[in-house]
Amino acid sequence: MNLKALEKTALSVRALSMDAIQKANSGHPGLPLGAAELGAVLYGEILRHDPTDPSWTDRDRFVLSAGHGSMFLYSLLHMSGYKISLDDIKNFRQIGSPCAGHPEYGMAPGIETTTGPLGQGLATAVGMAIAERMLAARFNTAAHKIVDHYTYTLVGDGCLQEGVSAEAGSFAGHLGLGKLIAFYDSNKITIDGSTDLSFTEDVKKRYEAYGWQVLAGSMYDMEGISKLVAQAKAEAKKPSLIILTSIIGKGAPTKQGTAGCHGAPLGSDEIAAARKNLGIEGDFFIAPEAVEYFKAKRADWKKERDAWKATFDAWAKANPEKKAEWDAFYAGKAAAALEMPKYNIGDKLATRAASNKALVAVSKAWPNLVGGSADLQGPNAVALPEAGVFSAANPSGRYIYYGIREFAMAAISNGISLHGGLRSFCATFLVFVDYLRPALRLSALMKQPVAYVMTHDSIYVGEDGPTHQPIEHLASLRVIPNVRVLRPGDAEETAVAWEMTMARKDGPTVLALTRQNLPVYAKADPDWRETIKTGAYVAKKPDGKADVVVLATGSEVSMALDAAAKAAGKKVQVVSVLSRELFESQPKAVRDAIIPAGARVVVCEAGVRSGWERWAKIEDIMSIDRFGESGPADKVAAHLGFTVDALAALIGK
Ligand SMILES: Cc1ncc(C[n+]2csc(CCOP(=O)(O)OP(=O)(O)O)c2C)c(N)n1
Ligand SMILES: [Mg+2]
Repeated sequence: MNLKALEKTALSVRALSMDAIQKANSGHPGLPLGAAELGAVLYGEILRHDPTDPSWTDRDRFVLSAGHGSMFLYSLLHMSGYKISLDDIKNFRQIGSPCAGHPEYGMAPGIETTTGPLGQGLATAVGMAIAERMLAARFNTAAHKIVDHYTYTLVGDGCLQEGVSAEAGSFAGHLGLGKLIAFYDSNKITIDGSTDLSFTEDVKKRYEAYGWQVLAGSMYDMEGISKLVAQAKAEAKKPSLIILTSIIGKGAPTKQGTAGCHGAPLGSDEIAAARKNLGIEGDFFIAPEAVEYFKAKRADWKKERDAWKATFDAWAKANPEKKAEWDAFYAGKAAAALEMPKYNIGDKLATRAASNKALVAVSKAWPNLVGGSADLQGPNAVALPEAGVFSAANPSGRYIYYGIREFAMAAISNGISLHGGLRSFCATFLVFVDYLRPALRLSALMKQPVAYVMTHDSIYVGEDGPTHQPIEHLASLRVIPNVRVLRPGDAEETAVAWEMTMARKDGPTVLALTRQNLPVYAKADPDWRETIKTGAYVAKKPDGKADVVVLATGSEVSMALDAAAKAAGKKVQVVSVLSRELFESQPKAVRDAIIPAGARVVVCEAGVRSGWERWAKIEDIMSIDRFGESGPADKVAAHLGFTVDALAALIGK
């Protein structure tokens, strides 16, 4: 280990971070200064990566869970040769700069993901480690190992205080993810001050109880860190947490060790004093020894990647079928023809049951689809009987028993998706989307095509009562940018909804599905399978020009069809709105073809009114703007005025 060069690398991380944050007049120097030595060994010694090919499939992954410390990443990525220029760093936190405040996925090469929202990075890293293990099991052969990398993450006090780290830590321990290595920047400082204010638990015991190997050392002993990582790698059956005792803002003469350097520029006086103490010469200083070191390193990295490529080519030659599957996995394409179930008009089944049939079909066409439910496999109807169960003993299984950990489940799904090669789905009751919402938001922000299978989608849940009856949830999901909510009205629409989910590449889809049975209905639009992809289509057309157009979603479509039949004297058109936001994004001509100008619009959805006002007058919206009731589903619906007769009366007004 070239300690001298690595020390100079750490020094340069400090210099670049102080200056970029000062120039931006915004940012968090505490972490990059406090953890600079870890950064130097990590990027200089430990990581198996190649900055000239950031998408090399078998690179090690590093997730900065404590995303506020972003200058840590940018300075190291710059020095190791990723395409982040010094000018980019000088533009830290400015609009359009790849060096965003909290590194968002897709903006800069070399960033696997980082989570500004504390704790999620750890869970996302768990997802990446799961993906590595799954792909290794699927593709490696006795002769060739083409998937064999580690997932590292850096977490802070904040990440470990957040509940999601408990869910994810517990699950990673259960699965025995031996190739997951987390570093804990244990500086005992958060924004409010000392962790003595609120965090005195024994983290070591906690993670040991989860089934992790827990090691400890100093942040400033680079050889020690390297040995600890070797120890972590030697433990193949447990994830490892390496607790590194550190000083926040190390190197800032008066501010180090205090909350004052967590999230504010150090100020020019402090920087001047730090430069003098540390031997930093000038602005945006990068030590020549560090530059030389990484220059030399590039050849080593290339050698490693070339060696991998040779193995990969030999593997591809020896295993053409596996190679074809690999290509499909990484191209995000189906590997076989999709054969969706067929239905007859009048068949009665819940859309969750139809979703299961579709999911099973999809999983055959897409052998890279993996996922599971948070302890609701049966109720969510997501069993994949032929896909096997993923576990420590069976890494090629595709169904994941997440346990009751919705938030980690969704963050892990992001990690699986971000890893590359796999598509992920997760499932729970729609009402519990609130338990995973922060990860869904990141799926949307990071443009990850995770499928969220959310069943029991309305008051028709019935007896479980208001705690289990979603009311505001559809509306609250539709308002998240880049989240696509699909609420199919029958089994046939559900199959198309799954096709749309798999076709989407740039963001998550939420499938809102019923618990209760619904009839498969005849559809007026002969091209409905295509039209529905615009978000809505005409399910029933009247003779002649429509007086009233009913917009309904999910279970309310069949209700609207029944009501239309009863609404005497009106020419009623019924529209199934599979996805309101998708429909709203269509050109006017497409919308007008479905909702003809001049017709009165009536809306029916078993959820809050919010958002439908743009389509109908308030008095023409049949919605539920209160919490539900505990009782049999049809009685609850009647109690809330949700009946075919009530809708027919509204249409007839
Ligand atoms: C979910 C979430 N809650 C709150 C914050 C705001 N926040 C950013 S950093 C931070 C303190 C983090 O402390 P620690 O992880 O110890 O980082 P350090 O101060 O040591 O760099 C907080 C509360 C956040 N980013 N995410
Ligand atoms: Mg801290």
